[in-house]
Amino acid sequence: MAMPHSTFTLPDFTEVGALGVVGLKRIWARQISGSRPMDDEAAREWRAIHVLTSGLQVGLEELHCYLGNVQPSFASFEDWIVQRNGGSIDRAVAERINAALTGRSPPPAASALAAEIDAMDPVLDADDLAHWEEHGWVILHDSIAPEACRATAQAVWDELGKSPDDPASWDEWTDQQQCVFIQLYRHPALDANRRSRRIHKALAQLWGTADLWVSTDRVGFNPPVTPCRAFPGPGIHWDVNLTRPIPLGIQGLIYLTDTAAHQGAFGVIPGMHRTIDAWLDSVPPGVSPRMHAAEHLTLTPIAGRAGDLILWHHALAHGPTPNHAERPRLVHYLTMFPSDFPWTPGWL
Ligand SMILES: O=C(O)CCC(=O)C(=O)O
Repeated sequence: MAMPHSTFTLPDFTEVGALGVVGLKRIWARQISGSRPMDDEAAREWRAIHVLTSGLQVGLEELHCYLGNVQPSFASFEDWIVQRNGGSIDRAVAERINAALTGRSPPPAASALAAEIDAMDPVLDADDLAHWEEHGWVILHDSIAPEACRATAQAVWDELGKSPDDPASWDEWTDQQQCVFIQLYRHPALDANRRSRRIHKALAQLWGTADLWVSTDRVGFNPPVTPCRAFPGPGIHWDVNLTRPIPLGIQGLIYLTDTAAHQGAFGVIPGMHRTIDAWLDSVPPGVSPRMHAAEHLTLTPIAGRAGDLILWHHALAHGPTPNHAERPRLVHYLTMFPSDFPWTPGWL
């Protein structure tokens, strides 16, 4: 149901549909109409998309694809969200979203969880925090249990229709694969990882608040490079606007199996969150910083064990690296953020 731009009035941010969730109709209308928000609206709507996809447990990418490809009515969009949640949305979820997006205090259940996380002993020690400050990334070991790693890895294999014991099956490219990213967002194993108290505590330590939203992110599959199977990419990149100053933002992934440095490990430019201003100044005039990085920077791969969560500051140039080992690398992308996370308009 495509909307002609000229005749389409955007609903107010507070207008709700059957789910009673603020912001959702506005976000739907924004995407369907293809209109661009003004800067003051853009920050609120960008934060709303993240809070909504977290609270309603739909992937950001799948939401964009669904709205772009299907152009549904708002009622159909809400139905789609409900179906992705097994037929119902908990009232408490809508209440938490509405409180966050209208600047009210979190409801009791969310406050109780934040208090529980606050009361936990730190999971990142002083050395971890110093490492984060200096290098812009840190590892949380045992972020999820070995059984959770196995269950999540199995979910990836099942989704792809490939087998860990059949390297020939790794060659077949499936519709769910976009570079190393696999379009699997909802699965009991992924949902369980998102409830990890250790992960929540680590992110609470870095953000300075336990009132956080967990991303509904996808999984990754990076198979060994062979003469008939190229590295799927992406290459070195940032997922953030490079307009300065770049505010705090945290990305993360969990290794689901032990991952050697040459096994397609996640790679970064260590410390770039501290040096990025000088580095941007060194980019020749008229040259895209992203292109310049691709030509001149080399990622340092980070090895890890199954269950390690790697968290990185989004000002670090990063990306997966080519897999020159025998086994694929499997990950679950996962992070958390406060509802008022800092954001800079534009895209450099
Ligand atoms: O899978 C990886 O190692 C890198 C992930 C990445 O580039 C991203 O999440 O933006």
